Amino acid sequence: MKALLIVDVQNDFCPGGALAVPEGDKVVPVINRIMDLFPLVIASKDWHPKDTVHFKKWPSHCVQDTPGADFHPLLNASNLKKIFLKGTKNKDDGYSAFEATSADLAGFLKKEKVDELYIAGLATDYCVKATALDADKAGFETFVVEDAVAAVNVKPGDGEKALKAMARAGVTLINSAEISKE
Ligand code: VGL
Ligand code: ZN
Repeated sequence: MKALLIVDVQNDFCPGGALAVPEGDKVVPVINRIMDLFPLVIASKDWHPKDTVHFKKWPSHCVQDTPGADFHPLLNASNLKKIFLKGTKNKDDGYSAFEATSADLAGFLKKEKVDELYIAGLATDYCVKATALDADKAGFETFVVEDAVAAVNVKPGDGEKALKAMARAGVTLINSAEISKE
């Protein structure tokens, strides 16, 4: 069974948001298009308390229950089976969706008999990377949909470096056009 995990497609990571990923909103139509190819679609949300240590490294973003933490308005969120909240504690960066505190992602995927995990969303060089590496470590066959992710690029090239690091670790980089329904 394969599943699609949509990482952090939230207003604050999109143009106009508090920690905007350049062209972060470009992932939305791609994700909406591939969703139908998956029997199971889930998502993570960056979901910070307002006084987290995480905001010593980053501008304040995705604060719990604020509009910046909402999904991008054009993301088709109606098919999501479950949402995993991460970075929820004062001392927790929560880059990986496998660190979610609202529910246990690895346990959920195992219970749903997922063996192939496809990952899309934001941002390539932080939460997508951390999530993909954890998925691989947890034993899932892990795919990152290259045209459905976008990078913060604090330093130019960070996104490309992150993709290479994921590939080196055993993650398969795939284009959305190559995903088939089965
Ligand atoms: C993220 C930086 C800070 C991400 C979250 O979703 O990639 N990046 N918090
Ligand atoms: Zn964050």
